[in-house]
Amino acid sequence: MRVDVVSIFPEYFAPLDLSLIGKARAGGLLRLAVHDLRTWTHDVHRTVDDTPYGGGPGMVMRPEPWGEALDALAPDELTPDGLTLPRLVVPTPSGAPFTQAMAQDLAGESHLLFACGRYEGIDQRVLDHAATRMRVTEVSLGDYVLFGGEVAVLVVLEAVVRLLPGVLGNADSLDEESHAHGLLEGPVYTKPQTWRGQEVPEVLRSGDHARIARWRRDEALVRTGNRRPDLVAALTPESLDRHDRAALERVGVEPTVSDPTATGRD
Ligand code: JD8
Repeated sequence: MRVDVVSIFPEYFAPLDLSLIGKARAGGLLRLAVHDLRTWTHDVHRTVDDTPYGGGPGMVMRPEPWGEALDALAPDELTPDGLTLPRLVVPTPSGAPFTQAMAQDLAGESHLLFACGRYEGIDQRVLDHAATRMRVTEVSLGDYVLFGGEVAVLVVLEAVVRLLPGVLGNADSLDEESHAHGLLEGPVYTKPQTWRGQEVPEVLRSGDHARIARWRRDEALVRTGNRRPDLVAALTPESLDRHDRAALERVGVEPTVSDPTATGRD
């Protein structure tokens, strides 16, 4: 996968040299380049912002540097069919909520171009113009306000790159993890067996893999029922067997009733 990031704070992305993303880059699984937006300014002050039309607080990012940056990083002549023009990803508080499903969707792209806004945001014409020649995805991390898009890009990149083939040691763990199957993770334990008077649950030391799997699913269901009933409501009835429903009833969460004729997990 090729990834380009444009920001007025390129140093924000130094962490992308570290850990598994650093290894993915070294291993050629990921071609990532970070660009300073000021590269595409031409005045002595390298100006990237100006006052908002219509008045109001703060400043807005000028369209010209962004236009030139996107022209350079997503040139039409890249492919006449425009097919492999990058997918432009723009973090914004008004974007679509970022989810594991969106991460899986973005991980299927061959080229992602991230535009990091600052100040009050980027002049809207930049995105409207980009949408005339490439796919544009506006994404939000959540309902709270950040200074800019940089940390959102770090989050999205980590969620996407770890889904790329070859990045995670054992890709199977991807299927088992939370949000991959709509449930939160249950509790995890490691040695010592006893710590500050607390025992690791006996079932996990039993070697009985069926019992362990059942216990782990029950713990995931109970935790999800307690902390994220919205996720339980989103589960398809067919994905729950009678043991699952029993676990949810234990925490007073009524899973959406299954249609009795449906062949569930039972
Ligand atoms: C991009 C500029 C700051 C936002 C005036 C504060 C994402 N979940 C999220 N919260 N905030 C952002 C985000 C904030 C940004 C930019 C993303 C570019 N700002 C602006 C509007 C109000 N300032 C985000 N993803």
